[in-house]
Amino acid sequence: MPLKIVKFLLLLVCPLTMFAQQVSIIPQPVELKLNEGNFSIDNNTSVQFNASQAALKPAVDFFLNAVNDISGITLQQNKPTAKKVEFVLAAQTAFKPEAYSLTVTPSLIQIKASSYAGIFYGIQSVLQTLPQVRTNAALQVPCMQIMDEPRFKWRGMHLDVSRHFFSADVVKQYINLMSMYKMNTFHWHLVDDQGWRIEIKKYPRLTSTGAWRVDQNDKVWGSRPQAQPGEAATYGGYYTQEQVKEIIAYAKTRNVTVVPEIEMPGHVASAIAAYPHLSCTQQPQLSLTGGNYNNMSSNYCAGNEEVFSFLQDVLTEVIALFPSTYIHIGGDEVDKGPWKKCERCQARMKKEGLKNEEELQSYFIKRMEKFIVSKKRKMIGWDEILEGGLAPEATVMSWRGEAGGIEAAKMNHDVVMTPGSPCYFDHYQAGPEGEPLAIGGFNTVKKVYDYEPIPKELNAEQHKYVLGAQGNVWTEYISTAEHLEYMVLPRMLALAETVWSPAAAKDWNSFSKRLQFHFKAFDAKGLHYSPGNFTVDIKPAAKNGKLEVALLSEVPTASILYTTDGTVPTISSRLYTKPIPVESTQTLRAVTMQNGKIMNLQPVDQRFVMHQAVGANVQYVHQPSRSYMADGVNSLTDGVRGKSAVNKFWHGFSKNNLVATVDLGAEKNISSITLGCLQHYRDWIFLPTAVRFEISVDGKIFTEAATVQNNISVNETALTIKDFTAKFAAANARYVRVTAFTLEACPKGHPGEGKPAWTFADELIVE
Ligand code: TNX
Repeated sequence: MPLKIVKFLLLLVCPLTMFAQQVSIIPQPVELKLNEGNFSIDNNTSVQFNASQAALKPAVDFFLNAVNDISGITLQQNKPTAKKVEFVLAAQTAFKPEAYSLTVTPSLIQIKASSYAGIFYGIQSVLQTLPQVRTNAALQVPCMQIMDEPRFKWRGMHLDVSRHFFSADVVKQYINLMSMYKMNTFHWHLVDDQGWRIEIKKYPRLTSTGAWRVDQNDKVWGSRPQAQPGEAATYGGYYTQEQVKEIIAYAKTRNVTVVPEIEMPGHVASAIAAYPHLSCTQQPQLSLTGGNYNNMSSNYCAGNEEVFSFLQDVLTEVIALFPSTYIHIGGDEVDKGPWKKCERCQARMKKEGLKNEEELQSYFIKRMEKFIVSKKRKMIGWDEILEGGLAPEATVMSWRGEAGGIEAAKMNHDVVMTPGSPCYFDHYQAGPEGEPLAIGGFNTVKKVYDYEPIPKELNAEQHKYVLGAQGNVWTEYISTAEHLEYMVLPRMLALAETVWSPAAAKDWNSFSKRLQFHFKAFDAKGLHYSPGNFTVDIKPAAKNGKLEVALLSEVPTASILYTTDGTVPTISSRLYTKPIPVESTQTLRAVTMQNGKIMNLQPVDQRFVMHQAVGANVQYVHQPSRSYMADGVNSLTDGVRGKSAVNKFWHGFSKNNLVATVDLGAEKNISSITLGCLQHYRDWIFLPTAVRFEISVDGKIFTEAATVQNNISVNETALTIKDFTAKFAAANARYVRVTAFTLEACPKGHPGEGKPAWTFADELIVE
């Protein structure tokens, strides 16, 4: 490139890079140009706005309060001062909905928009440039020019207040946090099996009974026994209609729409606890105490007219409270079993000509949609509403991956993307090691950041059906405000940038840097968050029969340190520069370091075992489940031991025994064989009842070396890794066959009682 052009380009980028470190706005604005100098907010600064535009007043007050909270400064209002913060509501056509411009010069801060939302977002951008710690000094806002607008109109966060109840104040705090990052839709999951959370005047028992459950908080969610008749239901809570109105108003000031979810036709054990005649069995029951569904009704009866009039009454009150266009009716995970056994449901199917229970669910949802549409609102539901036929105008929330969203968009229906990976914020973000107990999964902040809400499968014409994306926070394992913050921060910020900033402007390195500013802000405000992306991803890879390990960190500015002798890494441990060969049995431990400080919650460790079968081919009689393929078909002989995360390094089998034959490639002298297995009660994973080891020289005639029985109880709930080991007189063999006998069914009292159990194995160690 000619030097002249290079110089010209440098001139162009210089102003940006020179000042870039001064602002750390998340989500990244569409256009941001930093200039030299500051606007200084002090007691002589006046906020200017057209007092006849009453709609602006809440934004003005919001700004006045925010400035006062940080600095104690009381701004003037509409005073002829030299320094002005000006809010300008421009003509409707000047800006897109929610768009704004922000101009900062040494004498003026001007926010312009055509909507309240735009003004509010301009304010939020200004606030993100201020110190986040309380100060008595004047506040400096860097001079800059911003033009900004969102990429998507649904920028959502969900909160499940049924599994655990969160007070109105916690809900407000949640909404406030959302609005700081320009998230605009709060999906409030108000109904589920474990508690009905919204006052309905016509049906008082929904809250007097349905909002409370027998307190089993000392037991793990999945293994809580069913409440017994007569036990006192003391744990729970609900929102009065007055509180709901207050929360909606609070949210409105922050440009957040509150979308209520009133679950149906499943996940409603709490409603049935209040009004047992609404279920198929009509038996009395209490709200669910946790995740154990045995002998409970969790569905409304789809054959009972009273169910429909009840739900219409409920929705009438809900619609009167919530101005939201969308009403969420749930629709997920309906166990159709009870409908199959119910005379009224079967009669309904016959009368309506419905072929199966999926069509019965569809009938149910379509009827409710008709009602919602008659009230001039739109219905949204989880992707199961596609089954048995989608209601004509429904919007679909895609949670079981993206498939439901893709299918609905192809049918010209609007969709909101919330696939479990990476939009479930109830999943681990750094652990499990070192993190509070969670439901499972693994969604790191980078995984969230890298998410693209428009699936490749949609053509350009169909893109418009993707309204946006949403983070879901299910609270089975989250019971405190602190834990809730921890699960949401910082992942919500990554999602905020995903749904706001143009796809082409997204830049992980830049986001990571800006995130450090927000971490400091969280520290200053006492907000809990996961520094979780300071974890190390240990990636083993077999190359030409040799095992190598790569160590990766999501944080571009961090370095990785490690040990291989089992000791805890310190800042003087070995610095990782390239993949490490693994030649012997060892435990590798690694940490990330930034500015001379170790950042991990806990060092990440990984065990490797070298043995005679490493690299050998494995032949299975029944293939492992596609969901648990670990690092491929030969995972049993990769030398990598499994860890507590069930989705890593374990092969999973359900319904069948694990029967594998390993070819050592040549006859070898062996005297010990081990199969590593896992029990994780909560995830329906049980140790095999026994493991049989056989050896052979020709691969045809096998002799049994030993059968090792399991000696650990099926009721052991703690995560247990057990090595089944057979030791025997040394013998020559080329083939080893292992049979792990899968537990026939989940044991009595388990939430999956009688249903297939899983067997998990990580390594077949031949020595
Ligand atoms: C599935 S997502 C559910 C919820 C659980 C969640 C746990 C959805 C529509 N249903 O009832 O809380 O998984 O991650």
